[in-house]
Amino acid sequence: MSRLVVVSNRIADPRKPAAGGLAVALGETLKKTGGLWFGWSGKTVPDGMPGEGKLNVHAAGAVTLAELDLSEEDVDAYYRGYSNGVLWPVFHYRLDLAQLESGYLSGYRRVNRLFARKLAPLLKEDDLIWIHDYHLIPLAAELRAMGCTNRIGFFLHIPLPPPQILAAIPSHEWLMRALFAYDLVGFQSEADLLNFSHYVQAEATAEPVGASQFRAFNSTVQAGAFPIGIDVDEFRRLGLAREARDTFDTTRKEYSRRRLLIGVDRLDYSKGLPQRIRAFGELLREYPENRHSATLLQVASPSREDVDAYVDIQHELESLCGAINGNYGDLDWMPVRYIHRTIARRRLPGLYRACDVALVTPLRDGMNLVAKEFVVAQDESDPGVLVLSRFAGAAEQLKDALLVNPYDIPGTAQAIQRALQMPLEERRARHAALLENVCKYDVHWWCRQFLDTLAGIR
Ligand code: ADQ
Repeated sequence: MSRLVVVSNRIADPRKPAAGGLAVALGETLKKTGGLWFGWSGKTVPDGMPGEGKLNVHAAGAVTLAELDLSEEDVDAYYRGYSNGVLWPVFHYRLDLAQLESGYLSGYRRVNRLFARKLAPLLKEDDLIWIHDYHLIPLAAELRAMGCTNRIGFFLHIPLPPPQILAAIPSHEWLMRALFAYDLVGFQSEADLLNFSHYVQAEATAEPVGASQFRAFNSTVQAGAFPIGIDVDEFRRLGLAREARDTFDTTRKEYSRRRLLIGVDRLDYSKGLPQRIRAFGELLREYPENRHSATLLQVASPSREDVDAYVDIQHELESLCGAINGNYGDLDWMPVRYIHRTIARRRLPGLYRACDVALVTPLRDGMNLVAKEFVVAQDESDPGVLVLSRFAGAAEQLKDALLVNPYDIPGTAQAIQRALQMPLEERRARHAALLENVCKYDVHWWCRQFLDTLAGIR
């Protein structure tokens, strides 16, 4: 069995409980092969200081972690700039927020080259290399330029937009050409895969070879949809532990006279939070029987707070929640509880289980794991209802959720009303179908599926 080498922008110690499903799944696979996980340490050293580009290699059980420090200038251009100021908005269909004239590209290329230079000496001949996400698209091309002939796979955690949107990035040809340095490119959904296929055929005159391969630039790349899942067993175990049960009990007790709706997100403009709050307001306006009853708990964890677009959305949310609470709230009832914080992962299953409805309504999302976590956390005999955006990758799999168009505020309010009114029998049937899907396509399935496909490529 080849050793697995995972490369991602940030790495996590897979032994730590806070690591989360992806880190646990990758950690398990890495452990089996005595693998290596390479990424940015998250540390920034002042420009020109000694230590810039320093690599810290250390063991975490059977896994080796290799963490690279970056200079402030590099973090500015590669991480804040090109990755989060250009690729993140464009790939989420938000050309209006993209800093396309920024000149960050050279920093992005420089850091990808630095990653390749630091990683190459650690590689063995038959290592299987798995590179993750938009921060590192050109990494395989940089490794190839240094003579690396290993099998290399890439997985994009965020959506891939249609060609007409991608083509707005000034260096889109270069970026997409870089994908042809991989042996396998994985996307979250069939829709993303189709966008890739359209792009390479239209812009790179790539020819499809067989069902899932494309040939262009003298290379052949295999592409596929590999929808990511959650670690169902780990999440169930968390749900049975004391902290989750305590959270369930206290939430239920505190809201015993209310119908509870929940939203859990990173505070990001892709998550559709203002539209969701407006839809909740519309629910209270259009269906007054929910007043003094329906209560929305919106937990939004702080994220990328040094970027203007994120500060704007935070202000917008605070004002929307304030307006609804002012208009509809009463001495004994606050319609929206907005919590700008990260909730301890151990408490999440209890919180999800205590709620009647989950609102997972991103304007665009690669997958969205909150939808899957909510399904697993439910009591099968009396489950809550998932209201899910049709624009989340998860919608391709979770067809038994109530699918909504998050831009359609009255339509979303209507779906929320339907969720709140749904008879037990229908809730059970929908939940059983959702649970079956989430369990079958869990994170271990995803890992195996991707790595078996990569290893099987000639
Ligand atoms: P994210 O955009 O971070 O991930 P998501 O898939 O929803 O989105 O994962 C978020 C994780 O963080 C979940 O496990 C959730 O429980 C947790 N989380 C979010 N907000 C939290 C809060 N306030 N408190 C505590 N925990 C919180 C990117 C892509 C997604 C894709 C994943 C995985 O944008 O589309 O599904 O990667 O590929």
